[in-house]
Amino acid sequence: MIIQFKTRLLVLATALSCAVAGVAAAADVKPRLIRFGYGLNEESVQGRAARFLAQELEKVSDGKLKMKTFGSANLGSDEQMQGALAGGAQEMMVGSTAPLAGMVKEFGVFDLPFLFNSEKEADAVLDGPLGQDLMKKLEAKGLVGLVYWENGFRNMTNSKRPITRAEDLQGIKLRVMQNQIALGVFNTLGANAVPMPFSELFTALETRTVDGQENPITTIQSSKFYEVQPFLTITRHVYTPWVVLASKKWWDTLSPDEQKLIRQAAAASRDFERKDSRADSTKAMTTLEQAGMKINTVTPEEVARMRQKVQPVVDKYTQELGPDLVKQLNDEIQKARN
Ligand code: TF8
Repeated sequence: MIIQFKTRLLVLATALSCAVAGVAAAADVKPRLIRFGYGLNEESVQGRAARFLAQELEKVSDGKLKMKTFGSANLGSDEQMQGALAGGAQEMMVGSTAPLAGMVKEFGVFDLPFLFNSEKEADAVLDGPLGQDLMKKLEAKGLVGLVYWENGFRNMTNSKRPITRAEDLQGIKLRVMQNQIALGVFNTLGANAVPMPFSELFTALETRTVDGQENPITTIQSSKFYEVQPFLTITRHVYTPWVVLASKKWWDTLSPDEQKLIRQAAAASRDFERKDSRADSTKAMTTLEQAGMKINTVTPEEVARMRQKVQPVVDKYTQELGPDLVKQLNDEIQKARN
């Protein structure tokens, strides 16, 4: 009697633990190797989140979906990787949305300056209807958008002088991302904007091919720009996201179960990355101060002047991107703000 009862309990317990062990065992999941490329180094926010994603994916798939991560643009610049994914030569990547605007112009909305006031507003728009609709547009170009990670609010560094007014940018050769709006914005502010892949940036700064660049604090720290850029100016002029992408050619060969596990791991990586990025930003600022960077913050009055200066660029691209889309964007920001 007792033995029978124990056996039944055991059977029940085994059944339960199988269910908990995850869908992977029962589901249609084959052993696969996924190459995941990114542009920053392994010590960056991007590097940590890539490792998290790889671990998470192994966990949820019971070790079947293995991800190999390649940092420091070892698989190519953001633009090159986008092409490799579209062609089916690489499975996954994370990169900025800015160079994606060359494929799906609507991604340019995130390059419009001085839009978001806080990370919370950015999260709401990216995870809301607008951000999700934009990702769907990628499919026609051979890409599948999974989640947005935080790159963050961008600030300027340079080797010439502190930027206290737009006029201080006169004559500064400033590297920008490969994106029309970024180019327009910085030329209008008075700089000589030079589009260039991130992978070439450190050397360009070191050899003074360019005088400055703009990126979030976390990147200025992890990429060690403080070694070659004495001046940091806090402008928070634009919030740019990163997007985790898959090759559609490859994605379509996966089973629905495999796709579900990848989406699940990607969602977990988004939550991890955003938290990590926000914590790291504060720490990175201290590191930059200790490294001896001369740091200034532009006044709210000067931000208002800069905003006014670039308004023609915003107007021009509002027409090009679609006034309805830009209105939807502003409406979603307002909603998040209230
Ligand atoms: C840039 C971006 C970079 C990313 C990264 C290389 O300045 O801010 O963070 O695109 O993937 O190019």
